[in-house]
Amino acid sequence: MNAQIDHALEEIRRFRPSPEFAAQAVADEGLYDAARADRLGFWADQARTLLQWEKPFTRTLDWSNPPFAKWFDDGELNVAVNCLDRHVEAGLGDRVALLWEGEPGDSRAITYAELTDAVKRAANTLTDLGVGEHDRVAIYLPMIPEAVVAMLACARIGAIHSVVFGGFSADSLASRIDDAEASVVITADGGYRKGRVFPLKPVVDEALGKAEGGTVRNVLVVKRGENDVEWDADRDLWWHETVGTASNEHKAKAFEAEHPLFILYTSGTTGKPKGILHTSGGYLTQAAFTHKNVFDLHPERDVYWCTADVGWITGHSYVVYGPLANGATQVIYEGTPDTPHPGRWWEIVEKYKVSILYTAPTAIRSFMKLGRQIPHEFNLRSLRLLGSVGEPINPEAWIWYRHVIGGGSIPVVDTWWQTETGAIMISALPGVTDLKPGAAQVPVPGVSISILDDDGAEIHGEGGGLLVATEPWPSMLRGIWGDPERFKETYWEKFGDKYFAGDGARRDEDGDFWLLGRVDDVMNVSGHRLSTAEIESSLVAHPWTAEAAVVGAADETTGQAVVAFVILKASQVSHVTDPSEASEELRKHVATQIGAIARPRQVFIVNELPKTRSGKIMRRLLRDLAEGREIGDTTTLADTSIMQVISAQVR
Ligand code: 6R9
Repeated sequence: MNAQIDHALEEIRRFRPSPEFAAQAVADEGLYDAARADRLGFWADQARTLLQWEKPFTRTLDWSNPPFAKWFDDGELNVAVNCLDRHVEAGLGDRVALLWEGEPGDSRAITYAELTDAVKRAANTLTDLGVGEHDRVAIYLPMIPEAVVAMLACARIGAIHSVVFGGFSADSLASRIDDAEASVVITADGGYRKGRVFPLKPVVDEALGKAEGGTVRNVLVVKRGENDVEWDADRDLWWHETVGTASNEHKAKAFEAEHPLFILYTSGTTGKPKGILHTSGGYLTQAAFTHKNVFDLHPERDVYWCTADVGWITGHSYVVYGPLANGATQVIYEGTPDTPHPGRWWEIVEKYKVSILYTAPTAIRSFMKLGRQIPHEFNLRSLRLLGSVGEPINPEAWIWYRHVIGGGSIPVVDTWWQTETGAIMISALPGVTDLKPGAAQVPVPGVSISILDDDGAEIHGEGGGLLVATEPWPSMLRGIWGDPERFKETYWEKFGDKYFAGDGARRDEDGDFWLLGRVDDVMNVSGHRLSTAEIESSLVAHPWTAEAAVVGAADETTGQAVVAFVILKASQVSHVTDPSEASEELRKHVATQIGAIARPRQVFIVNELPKTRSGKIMRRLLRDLAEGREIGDTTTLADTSIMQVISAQVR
């Protein structure tokens, strides 16, 4: 019986590439053959053809000291030159690099020549501010062109950027500034979101009040929101008065391939975010290779749009580095999808004739909820390829995306990867792979993925287990900033020299990979990683809280949602008369401490938490409760009646 149901639920739809698409496709079967025949030779070829090296490399991979990999390490290049100057030198200076759309409807088109000019000015300004090679620069900006300029200016002078998502709180910003010991922060007065200006500079001021390191010498402020800001004349500088007047002459130096490029913080299983470190040559090679082949990029005619914010890895690899290395023309949008009307994204696709769209399942599901009449009001016929990233895309959302947005016949690629992997690892290649809704499908050429059981034995054929990269890859993380031990423990200790991704997966009878979600205490809310431990510590930091447990509960729109169970301190219970008031206060508290994306959907005030005899909270049971399921096996609880008490309190 069960087997029958399983079979009925199994996704059996398959979509062959259309002959017209296949005929013009960038990728072909030969990529797989080449990578299979000589994996390292394949990556060396990609690095040589996709990038410009000031000093050619002779060594492809040094894996003599795992897990510390070195790729192309005797070669030298400048990442910003690869993204800018070389296109201008090739006569493409007039090609539009950025088609920027502000939320209020203002817009700017910036050519490669103009972007190069802006980056040179910003590089000179940073140098004037004393920023040198290896120095860290925190970037806390809205989705405006200056965010791209700031990142590339750091890359150009060999400084390391740490972009902090503009939705993060002062506390989160302060801890990231401290951890990276940033000497400069680049921000804006404010940016537009949901029809209003949200302040950024005031958050930076607050963060710098909290940051303990005192490492920040200067704050460079872009004028965008025109909101009033306080000014520290010894520390703060306007972007337009510095970058705007700086020289546009700047000779870029070549750096070693392993020169650090950026740090990006991501949630782990413990409370403290990890500063994932990426370097230059290998990262740019795989970002460019995947961007070109997975998105079938024809830079001379495509208009590409990745909706991610630069505060996330997708914004690093597929808004900044991949597309610009490939000389693409791309749309950048500042605001929210529903401002000032729910068709805003589709209006942008129509306005700029977007041909490649890369977004997240959570966005697709929220559009599904609104109905097809909204996208149908716009001309979306320019679209010829759709991409998805951030979490598993359920087959129904895949089909809706292909039909309602894509008109029914264009490829949809589901791309699996992580902040740590730097670039796409598993995806169909459009024009080559038969597409299967719901599956991420196959490792990209040159990437080796396996599924292992808990003991490290490979699971052959069908069956679920843990997703592992069995060979180093060019864009792999090179470490966790300042914490080599944590780097080894988190990713490499479980399976020897194989990379443990933290995701569960299974393979079907065709060998296609299906991602099953995180196997650790990391939640995925709207494609953003949040750690249960981090939200729990934030809740416990509130004076009312005695104990807290957080789970990720299935949510129709956001994939998972944060649900918290909190025990109030006995000393507080008498003051807090209304539990809903306490919940609201705690929800707000988390949003202020971490950022709005971490705000729990629900906070339940309870008297007890389910614990094992050794005192471990059994989150699995709380998840059952949060998802409205029957409570699972409670036999390992210290007190087996506790779940009844908690259920009664929650309902
Ligand atoms: C790029 C990005 C990484 C985690 C990853 C996994 C989930 C991302 C996915 C996916 C299923 C996909 N994830 N893409 N799960 N199918 N196509 O999202 O990086 O923010 O570091 O998140 O997201 O669980 O481990 P990051």
